[in-house]
Amino acid sequence: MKCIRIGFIGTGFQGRDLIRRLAEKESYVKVTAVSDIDRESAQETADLYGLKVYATGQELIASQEVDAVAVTSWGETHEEYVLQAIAHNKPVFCEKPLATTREGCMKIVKAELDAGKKYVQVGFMRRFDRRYQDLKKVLDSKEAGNILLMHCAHRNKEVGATYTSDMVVTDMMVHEIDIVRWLTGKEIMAVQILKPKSSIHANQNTNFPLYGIFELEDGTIVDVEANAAAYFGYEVTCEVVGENAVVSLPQMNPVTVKAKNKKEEFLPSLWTERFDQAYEDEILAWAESLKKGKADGPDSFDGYMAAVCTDACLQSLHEGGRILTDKMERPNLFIK
Ligand code: NAD
Ligand code: ISE
Repeated sequence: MKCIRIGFIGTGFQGRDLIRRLAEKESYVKVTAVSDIDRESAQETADLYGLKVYATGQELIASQEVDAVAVTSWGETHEEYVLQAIAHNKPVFCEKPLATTREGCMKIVKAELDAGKKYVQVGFMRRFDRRYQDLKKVLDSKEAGNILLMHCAHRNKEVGATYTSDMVVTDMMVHEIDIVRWLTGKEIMAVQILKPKSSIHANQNTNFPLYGIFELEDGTIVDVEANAAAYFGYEVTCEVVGENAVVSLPQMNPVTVKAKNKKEEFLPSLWTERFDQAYEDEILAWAESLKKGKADGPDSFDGYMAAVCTDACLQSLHEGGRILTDKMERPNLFIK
């Protein structure tokens, strides 16, 4: 089988991590090209893995030596690159967000509808986390009965000085939005964001944590604590209250140390430790989909719905109150 050649646009933290994961696997797919507006970063990555550097993302996408594209640059740049990859009939992995506006996401959905084909896998990697998959299996088995409530927490140890309250929604809560939709198979009909008093660890003029309340179409209520400055470490929790049982997302099994009348558990500092296996399975699943010639996993409609919900959350954050999300029916192309 002819090797599938992948070009990465964006060689920062996430791009390099995914390139490494693909490079470590002997496989029918091979990363062969990179591009970054930071030429030095692209060159450093290229030197590590023997890749060709393209001056621009546009040139990389258009190149006849690139069969598939991964977009791991800053969020605002995703829309243009994804649309261009579709126009060149090339499959594309796009880190979240698919686009920074719902209109941008809709353009991508429409481009796929016009082509009559799915091209895009969006980087909602939690769906590949085995603990979330185990949780979903239990929920799907109906052992817990109908789901009534879900309690979620998403805690980052710390963030950079430029991190804003809006980013708590678009960078953090967006993962809960996607995973709740995936776990339940239900759309989010209304959201409300509350601002508890801010932590001493919060950045200036920000509200860390935020508290979100999501209403699903079947009446399930979900609450989400999203804290960008939890201080103690990185943690993601999810407790699902069903009619017959309470089901919880398993945690990592940290090393415990018993010493001098105390017991200590070591928690992850970053999402990369907690979701290490999920990133691996996510990118290998994309590689597998390239082999099959059929896009799979979180799709551009999921990216669109995430943007609809984050927009509603931002409106609630800034204007207050409960905001309806005006959900759209999933087009046939996106029914699995
Ligand atoms: P980063 O700043 O480390 O890297 C981004 C890179 O993109 C930089 O090297 C920058 O120079 C480059 N870039 C910016 N604009 C560009 C353009 N127009 N063309 C080409 N390159 C460009 O950021 P990161 O942490 O790697 O995040 C990248 C993306 O990955 C973001 O969308 C972020 O939300 C996402 N992300 C997802 C997860 C996850 O858990 N799914 C985790 C971290 C980051
Ligand atoms: C980061 O950007 C991610 O996407 C991680 O998955 C998330 O857990 C973290 O909170 C974000 O900052």
